[in-house]
Amino acid sequence: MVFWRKKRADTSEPTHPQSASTETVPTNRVADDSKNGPSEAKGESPQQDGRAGSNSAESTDSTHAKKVGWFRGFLKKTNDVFNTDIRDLWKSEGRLVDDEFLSDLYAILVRTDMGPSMATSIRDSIRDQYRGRKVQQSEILAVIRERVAQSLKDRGGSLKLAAEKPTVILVVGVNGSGKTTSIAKLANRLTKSGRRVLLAAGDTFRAAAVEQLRIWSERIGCDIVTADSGADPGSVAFRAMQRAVDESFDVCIIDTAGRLQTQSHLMQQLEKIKRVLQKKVPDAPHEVLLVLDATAGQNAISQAKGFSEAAGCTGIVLAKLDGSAKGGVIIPIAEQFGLPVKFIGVGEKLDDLEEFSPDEFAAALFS
Ligand SMILES: Nc1nc2c(ncn2[C@@H]2O[C@H](COP(=O)(O)OP(=O)(O)OP(=O)(O)O)[C@@H](O)[C@H]2O)c(=O)[nH]1
Ligand SMILES: [Mg+2]
Repeated sequence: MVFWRKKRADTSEPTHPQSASTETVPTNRVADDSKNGPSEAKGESPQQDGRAGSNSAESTDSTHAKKVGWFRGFLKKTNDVFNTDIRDLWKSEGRLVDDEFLSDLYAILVRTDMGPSMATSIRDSIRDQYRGRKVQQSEILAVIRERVAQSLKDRGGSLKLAAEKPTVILVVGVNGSGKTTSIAKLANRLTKSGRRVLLAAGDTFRAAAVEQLRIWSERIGCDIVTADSGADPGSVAFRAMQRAVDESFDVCIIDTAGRLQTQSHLMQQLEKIKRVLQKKVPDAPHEVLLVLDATAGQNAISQAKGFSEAAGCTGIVLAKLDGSAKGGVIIPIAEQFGLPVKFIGVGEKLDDLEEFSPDEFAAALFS
């Protein structure tokens, strides 16, 4: 997608540092425990995982190896399934590839939530290649690694920033998937990289939703456009666009209420929001990010597939990858959606958002 638009006359702020249509938003992990989630709005306590790797100085210039290291931390449970359970299939040096082995291997692969189709494909290729032979762990792990890496190839992606501000990002997804929290994390990341961010509390369905986003905005130190609950989300979107353009914001991120693809009136409402955005910024929204809950499993993923198509999504944020033994879910997502996974959510704090890198993910899964 290319975002060429005639330059507006009123841009008092410098335009984006790159004139190209896309730009990678830098990874900025800064540990700051005072920036926990707005638990007072959601009635939930922030996660205290004591996870290593949230040190900004260390991670800003993180090397490939370091990133693999922290991915490994987030994927620990999945990693254990791959590395421990599969290794446990070998009681001695070589293991005969028979029906029992293939069935045990399949059960382990499915437990990672890589999806039955990927698990079947891996099992079948091992059966075709090795049936009746004694194999070493390393041979089987190599087949799995290669297949997973192949499915993840080219499935990462950076956030697209419009050549001319404001970049408009619409965030959608089913109820409770992590939309509002992910918006806060993204706004925090963009703010820290020097951009002026405007949030739009487009979830007017729940009274607490506006408050939740407002508290985040205060903590981040970014601006917000709100409306009373029950107001038309289109009107919030319109006011946000007006402000974003008039006041030269770099990025405007619009929150929306959770919905299902089957709720046609709510899907139409998304269309209306998009049309409203386009009245002020004709090529908006530049990104429609679908937030998926990594803990939700296969059913939620297939529901979300229909949703993603109906809402014209451009990328995925996979939230709640921490605390899930099912990090393997990123594999069917990459295969089925045909959309880049742009970010992963790895906790409830503002800094718990990372760019997704397929290479590092695959390396971390098997290291
Ligand atoms: N552990 C963990 N929790 C998360 C993550 N992202 C969101 N959450 C939690 O998930 C819950 C729901 O998050 P929200 O951001 O409110 O989800 P939402 O999609 O906006 O929900 P609705 O607006 O009700 O549809 C909250 O308790 C968040 O703290 C994550 O990456 N990791
Ligand atoms: Mg929300």
